[in-house]
Amino acid sequence: MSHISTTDPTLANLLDSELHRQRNTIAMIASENHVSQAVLEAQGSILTNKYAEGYPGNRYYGGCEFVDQIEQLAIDRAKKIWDAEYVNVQPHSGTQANMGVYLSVLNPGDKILSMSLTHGGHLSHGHPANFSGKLYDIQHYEVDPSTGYIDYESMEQIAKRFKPNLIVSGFSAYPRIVEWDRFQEVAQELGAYHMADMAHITGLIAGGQHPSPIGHADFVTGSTHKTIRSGRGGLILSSEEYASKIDSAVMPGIQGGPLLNNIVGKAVGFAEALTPEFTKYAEQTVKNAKILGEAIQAGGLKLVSDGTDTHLVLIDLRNSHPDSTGKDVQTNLESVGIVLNANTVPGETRSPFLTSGIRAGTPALTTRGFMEDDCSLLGDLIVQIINDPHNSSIQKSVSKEVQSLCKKYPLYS
Ligand code: DSN
Repeated sequence: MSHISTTDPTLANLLDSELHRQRNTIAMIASENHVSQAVLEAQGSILTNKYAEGYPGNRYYGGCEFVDQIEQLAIDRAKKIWDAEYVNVQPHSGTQANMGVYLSVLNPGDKILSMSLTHGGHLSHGHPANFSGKLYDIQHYEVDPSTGYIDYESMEQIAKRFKPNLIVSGFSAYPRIVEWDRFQEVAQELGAYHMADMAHITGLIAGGQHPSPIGHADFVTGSTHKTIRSGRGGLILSSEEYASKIDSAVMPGIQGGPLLNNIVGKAVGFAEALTPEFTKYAEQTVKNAKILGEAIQAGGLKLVSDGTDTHLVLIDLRNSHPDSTGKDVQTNLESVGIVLNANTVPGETRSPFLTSGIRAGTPALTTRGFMEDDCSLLGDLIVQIINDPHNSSIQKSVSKEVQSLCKKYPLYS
């Protein structure tokens, strides 16, 4: 940071403060992680200077001999991780990846069937405020309110009535294993495309902790900064059959120059994901989430679907704390150093800003080294704050425990 300190002390101070915040709080936002120093170096590298519209070996600019090799390495590593025939590493984010797939095989006005946002879907799966909801005709399937699991029968019935051109599986806030084959069977019967959005679980699939959608979906999209720890970005995987359609949908369809500094970050993170240590990390992430969920349930709180198979738990406050909003709980937990987010729950009646739920994830804290005992303690600390949010002696003791966990597992030391 020596250069930025000299040229722009204001920004240097803000970056220092953010580093201090990350070191001294516990990141439990299910979509966040802490990348390695190597990925940080890659993302902050000289590749931010380079234009390279096009694809390796076929660019619209000169001077691409090294970035061609870098992008090809990112592609080859991704192919190996997820066992895919074709990979595009250029989407700037998971949403851009979804947009690329839609543009490659759909026309405006075509029909998409996807999971509703309040039941765990994502904005880019057809929310009316998102491009996807504005350009396409959308219907949603939901989870069964009595179990919290995707209601596959109802999804099938809606699909048969609606006759979508494309079915989206995958989620942003769903704690259970997705049965990709159930979606594929319905898509195949109706002659629809199937896109699996694995954004949250890219790393869990890479580490063998969640079944892979490859082989069950025509297209698989994801982001690269959540459970896979490769820095911010997106990617698309499919069979060779769709390669040229997707390539042109991404560039020139929705993007110009690729963010090569992000692509080299992906290449570095993907190499890390190919190590045995990463498999252990993915396994520990899921173990930690299970233990965290059990501790929260032991404190009398309800989890959507009564548990988790993944890296996240979704707390439903409606029965135990009907007067608390997710936003209140988020604020109270942040004041003691536990950072997570308010989240809608199935059947939500509050606004997405207030919500009746809390989403908590273990990817980032597992990167720091947290184990089952730490997550059990953390679950108990969360319950203490939710149950008695304005008790200053509880706030003090929880803050102290949080600080000692942060010291036990230092970040970027
Ligand atoms: N916004 C991300 C999340 O938090 O789940 C998804 O893109």
